[in-house]
Amino acid sequence: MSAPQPTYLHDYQPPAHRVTHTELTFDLAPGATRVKARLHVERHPERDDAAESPLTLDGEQLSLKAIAIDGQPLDPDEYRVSDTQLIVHRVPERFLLDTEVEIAPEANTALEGLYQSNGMYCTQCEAEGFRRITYYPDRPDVMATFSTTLIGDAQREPVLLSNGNPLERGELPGGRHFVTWEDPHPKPCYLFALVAGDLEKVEDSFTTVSGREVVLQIWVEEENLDNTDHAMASLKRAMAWDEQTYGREYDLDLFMIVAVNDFNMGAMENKGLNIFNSAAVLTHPQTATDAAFQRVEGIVAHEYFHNWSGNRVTCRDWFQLSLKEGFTVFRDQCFSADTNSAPVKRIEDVAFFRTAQFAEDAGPTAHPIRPDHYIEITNFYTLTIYEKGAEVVRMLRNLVGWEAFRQGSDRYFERFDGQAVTIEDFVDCMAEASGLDLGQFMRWYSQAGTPEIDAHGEYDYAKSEYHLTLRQRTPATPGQPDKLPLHIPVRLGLVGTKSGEDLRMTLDGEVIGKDAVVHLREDEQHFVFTDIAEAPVPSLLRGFSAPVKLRFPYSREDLAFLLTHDSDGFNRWDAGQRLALLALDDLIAAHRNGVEKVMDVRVVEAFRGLLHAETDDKAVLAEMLTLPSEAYIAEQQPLVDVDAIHAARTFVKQSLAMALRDDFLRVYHDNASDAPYAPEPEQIAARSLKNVALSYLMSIEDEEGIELAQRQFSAGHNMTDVRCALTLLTHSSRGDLADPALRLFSEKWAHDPLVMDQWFSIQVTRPQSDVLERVTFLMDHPAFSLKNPNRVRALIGAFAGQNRVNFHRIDGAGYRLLADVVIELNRLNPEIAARIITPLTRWQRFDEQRQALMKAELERIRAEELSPNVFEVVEKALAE
Ligand code: B3K
Ligand code: ZN
Repeated sequence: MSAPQPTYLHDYQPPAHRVTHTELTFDLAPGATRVKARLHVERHPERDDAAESPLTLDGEQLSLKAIAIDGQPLDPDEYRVSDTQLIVHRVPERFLLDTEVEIAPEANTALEGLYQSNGMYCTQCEAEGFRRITYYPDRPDVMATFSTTLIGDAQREPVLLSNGNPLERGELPGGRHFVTWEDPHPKPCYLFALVAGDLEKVEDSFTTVSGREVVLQIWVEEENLDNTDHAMASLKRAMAWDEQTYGREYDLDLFMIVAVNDFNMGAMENKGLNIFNSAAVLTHPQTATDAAFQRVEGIVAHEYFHNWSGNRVTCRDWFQLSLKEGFTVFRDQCFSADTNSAPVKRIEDVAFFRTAQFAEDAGPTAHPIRPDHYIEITNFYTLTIYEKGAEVVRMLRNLVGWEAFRQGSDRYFERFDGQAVTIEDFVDCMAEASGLDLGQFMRWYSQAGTPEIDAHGEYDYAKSEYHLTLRQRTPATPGQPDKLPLHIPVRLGLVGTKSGEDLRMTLDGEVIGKDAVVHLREDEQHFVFTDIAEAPVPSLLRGFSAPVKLRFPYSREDLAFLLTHDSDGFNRWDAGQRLALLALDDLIAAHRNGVEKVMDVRVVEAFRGLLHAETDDKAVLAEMLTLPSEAYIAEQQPLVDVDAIHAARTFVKQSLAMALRDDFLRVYHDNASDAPYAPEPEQIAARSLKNVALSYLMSIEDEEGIELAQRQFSAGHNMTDVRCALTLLTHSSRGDLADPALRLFSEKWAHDPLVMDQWFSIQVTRPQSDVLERVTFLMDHPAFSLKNPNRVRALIGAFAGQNRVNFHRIDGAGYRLLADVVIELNRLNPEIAARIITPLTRWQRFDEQRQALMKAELERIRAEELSPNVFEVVEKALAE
């Protein structure tokens, strides 16, 4: 077997032939769907050699039944079919290509292309799934209008959906019927979609800014009709927001969302027909947590925003993926910030980013926002492309200012409407609109790895000057040993230690204000702030102004000071995190050395201060009371000792709970409410605060805390409260609390797979050491299936990714379990296999014994016959 070969960015050239219009007819059947395609093909004007070039189309797992050009069937010697291509040796300048293929949706467990989920047909074509539907130039720079006819069984598939507007429908013999859809907007085939099944819809409408009425439909299985309100409301808010914020109006008369149970990702922005993982669209107060409500809102908005950033203007090639994803994540983040609590949204996003993306950037699969090669593009739907891509767009917005950014965005959408473009095209628009030179800034797109800034500051009392030195360095990443300095915007303030206020800053004779951005472009730069009347504590990288690690030798007193006085809410939170991390460092060392652990009273006093401060932002307070996660603590350690980290964090939590028990109780009661549930910011904030308080009380298994948790669980007021209580009861050391609650929960929710996912996750993230046996046991539970990505994530993903002490068991049983699952999924669903394997690829961070165990499992996987997806990841993970 030959190893799969990489595709390189530098090899890009336009296709020799393009398709201007595509006509598709699907005759649906589970085992043998017939797909007829009529492609209107012409030579590409930008390819001089087009006349001599054969017609080359992509196609995989297709069985070709007929082929003709301009109505003339081809002789077998006129074309060639391989596992991945159809090549027609000689073609005219312009022609109609007719093909007919047969495919088997029911056998498709990879969930790419056309497949069946719960008996219903649906598609996922991004990135390269369309080639599993028909022979086609499956690349985003081929954009065509589509006309699609779906033929299905009138009973089993009464609903037949595709992109655009329905044009015609009718009955056919044998109980069959058809619908023809027409999509007038040219699109790449990755945005093609079809859905066929027995679905029900919820309908609403939206009047656009120019007065056009758009019909909005959410299609679901009948039992989910009650679970669409929030998605619909979110969609309407997103449509209005994009008009107001970016001047972008929707461009068809119909916008549809379909909920699908088996789906690899969160959702997909197919033109006019977004397909969603049911977990990313269905909500009900009884079944979905606040976090789920917010996630649904964000994803609905994200997919909708793609209609412009991705669909109207798309990517030239898949190396440009972040062009649409980074920009669209940035857009959805801003939308959610505007709709909910902006500071909390930023804190949550950054907390996640610094844990997960930093780990990716430091691991064997690190890659730039624009990679220069890939084996399997599906492996590049990563936190780097999405989230770091969004951070880079955010930096651009901050560098050029909102007004120029908006002008640049207008320019981008106008100039490139209907085109497939590059990241340069986007950044050029921003440079033109602002007049700024973004040349050095472009390195963010080509350099992988997280830049590290070492900052040092000194106050010169005699001269009233503050001297700040910033030094940047980006560590080597695979294939990129040497890095160039980046253009890093560092937003900062100097907080006076006497006044507690931001001091006015003067830099190089120019007053820059109390909160300003300095630009770090060199390896090292010195900044001298003059007329600084009192000694300050610097507040650096406010709002996380760049996706970097910033080190500054803060004392614990400095951090406690910033925690109360920093005017930047984000940095106030971060000061608390840094303070906790310093204490945790000591305790991790104590645990490793077998020394008695002693709690740092400064942390206790800082938390006491938080619990007593008058605050109207409960959501931020809840974040501030939340200790850094074990994963984030691990990120800070040179060598990850999962047991020491777990012990240290537990110790801090329990110490705080014991010292501040009455405060936590008071906070709990002050924030309890039985008002009817609404997923709105004020309620969400109160619930988070209350539940954080409860988690402290439960960490010491306080009798009153236990009673509150049990009452909260039984009251069943909403899933946020129930889930929190169930988690705390399940994660306590007392089986007499965990087991009855888990039993009640599963009896009540056995019929709802999305709720059962929560039940799986809660159990497999227990810290108790018998959990691995429970994972194995639950894999045989009737509600579990390896074929469903949500189940896999809820059970295996949660165990391997979130239960660090148990996944990293020193006998290697956790690693073995994950490897077994990867081997099975490699055959069933390579995309999910290549994702779920991630924790095993991070072996470099652990002690030698664990490294050896993890590598042995990777070797065991490598010995299998691997999909390109898993092959690429395992090769990288094992590369020396
Ligand atoms: N664009 C899709 C990604 C689907 C890719 C799956 N291999 C989801 C999104 O980012 O909106
Ligand atoms: Zn997206």
